[in-house]
Amino acid sequence: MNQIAIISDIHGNIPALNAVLEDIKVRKIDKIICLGDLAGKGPNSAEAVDMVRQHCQVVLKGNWDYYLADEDPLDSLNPSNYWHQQLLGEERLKYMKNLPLYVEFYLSGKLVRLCHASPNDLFHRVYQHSALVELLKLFEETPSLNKKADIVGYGDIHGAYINYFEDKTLFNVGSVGNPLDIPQAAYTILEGKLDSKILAPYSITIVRVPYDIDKAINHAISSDMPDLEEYIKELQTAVYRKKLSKE
Ligand SMILES: [Mn+2]
Repeated sequence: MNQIAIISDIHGNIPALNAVLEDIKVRKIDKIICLGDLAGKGPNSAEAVDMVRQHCQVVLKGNWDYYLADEDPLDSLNPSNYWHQQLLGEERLKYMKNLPLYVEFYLSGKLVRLCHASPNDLFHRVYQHSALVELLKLFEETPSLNKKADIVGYGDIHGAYINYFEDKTLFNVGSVGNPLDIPQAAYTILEGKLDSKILAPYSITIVRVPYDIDKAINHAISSDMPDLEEYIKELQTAVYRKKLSKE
């Protein structure tokens, strides 16, 4: 049996990333895949990128990585992008710009596809209860591999779940640094026979990790970051900031 840890949506939260990496280490898992959104939103973008590069064998691109590395943040709709981009520096931005959008491999006879939001579109966002036709798009053939996926895992929505339909499995790994379901860091462990096309048992486990939220808040306060109050509220409550505003 092989074990793979899948992390996503760190968003510059180092206390949360440290807690998750420690839990992965205690379980003696040495293969880690990151599904993107390393930087932005939180205070420690550069450190998060460096730690992910150091610990993860595969790193995919998220929509925030795209905003920061592919767009001119001064033209962006979100003015806080400029602040986050300044922390990163040219070398890290170049690294982020070149990140791939998805990765595929076999696990216990199932084709597993991992991506940030969807395999070919960083901005196609699905939720657990999205229409079936939208969910099935994540499993379609890709340009690089002429086969439908059996299992798809993604990040992006900051809410962890596992869902089964039509002989398929869809899971969201949740968010390490900015969870919007419960205020604990989330990641996922896949267990099975890696690179094997023969059917065999496998498991998908969502892990919740408590971390020092006060420390993360203190990092944010001392960083002079934009949108500070909204960020602190999200860490404490796991409620998305747009849900708090009156519309
Ligand atoms: Mn994100």
